[in-house]
Amino acid sequence: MNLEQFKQDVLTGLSQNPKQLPSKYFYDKRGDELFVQIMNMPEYYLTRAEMEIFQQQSYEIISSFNIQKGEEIEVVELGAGDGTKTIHLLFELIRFRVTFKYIPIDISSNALNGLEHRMKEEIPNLSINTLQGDYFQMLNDLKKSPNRKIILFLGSNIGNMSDEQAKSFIASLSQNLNPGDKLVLGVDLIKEKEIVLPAYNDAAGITRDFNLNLLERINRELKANFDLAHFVHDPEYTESEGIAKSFLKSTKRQVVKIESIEKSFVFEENERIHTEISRKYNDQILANIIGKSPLEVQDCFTDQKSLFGDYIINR
Ligand code: AVI
Repeated sequence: MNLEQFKQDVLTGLSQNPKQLPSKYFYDKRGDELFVQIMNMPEYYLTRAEMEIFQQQSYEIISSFNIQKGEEIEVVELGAGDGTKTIHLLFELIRFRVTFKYIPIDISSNALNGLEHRMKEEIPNLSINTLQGDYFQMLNDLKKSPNRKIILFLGSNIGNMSDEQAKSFIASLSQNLNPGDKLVLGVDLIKEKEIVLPAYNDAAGITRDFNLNLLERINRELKANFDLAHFVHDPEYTESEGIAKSFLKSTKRQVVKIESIEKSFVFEENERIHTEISRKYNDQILANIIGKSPLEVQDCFTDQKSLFGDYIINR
C-alpha cells in the first residue's frame, strides 16, 4: 500500500461535500479478516449463492466455453480470493481432460502464495502460474499467448465500482483480450430491500466493524483521532436504483484531526461519510456497462433462488 496515495485519497475524500472515502482501504489485515467473517454471516447470501452456481453448474459453464478437442486454454482469475469457487471449475476441466493453465492475478503476493499452496494441496498436478501486479499490465503480457483465455472476475467485485468506473474497467479489459476469449463475470442481482439490506447490516455487527475499521486504519496509519464511539454504521438500499451504499454517520458535532496530513475536519451531527457502493445488476445494467465495447453477453447462470448471476461474456 502506498502511504502517499492513502493520504491524498483521504484528504480529497474528506474535503468533498458530501464526504467520502474509497472502499479499497477497507482491506488491511483486520479488514481482510472481517471480510472473511462477513462471507460466513447468515445474511450475506452472495458468496453462498455463487458457490452454489459453481458447485452445481460447472459442467454447463464449461460447455459454454466451446472448448475444441485438443485445445489448450488459460484460466485467468482477477483477484485471487481463496479459490473455493474456482476449484469446482478446475475439477470439471480435469474431468473433461482439458489441458489448461490456471493463472491467478492479484496485487497481494501474500494472497497468491496462500492460494497456490491450497490449490496444490487439492490438485497436486495443477499447472498454476501466479502473477503479482496490475490486472491490465498482466493481461497485456498474456495477450501474446496463442491460447484462448477464460477470465474469471467473480464475487461481485465489479459491484464496488461506480458505473463509470465499471465501464472503463470493461473497456480496458476488452482491449487486453483477443477475439474468442471469454469473461465469467459474477454479479449480485437486483432484488428486494428485505434481502439486500441485511447483507450489509448483519445482526452480529461484523459489517459495522468492517466499516468502522476504516477509521481505525486512518487513526493508526495517518495519526488521526477519530473517536469510534461517535460514528455509526449507516447502510441503505433502494431497489429502484439497485445500489447498496454504506456510510459512517457522526452522532454529534465533532472535529477530527489527521496529523500526517496536517488537517482537521469538522463533522456536523448526523453528517455522513460515504464509504462504499455495492452495485446490483440485471441484463439492462450490464448491457449499459458493456456499452460499445467489443464484448457481448452469451449466457447467464444463476443459483436456484436467482440471487446471484455469473454472466458468460464473449470477446
Ligand atoms: C467485496 N465486495 C464484493 C463486498 C460487497 O458485497 O460489496 C464487500 C462488502 N462490503 C460490505 N460487505 C461486503
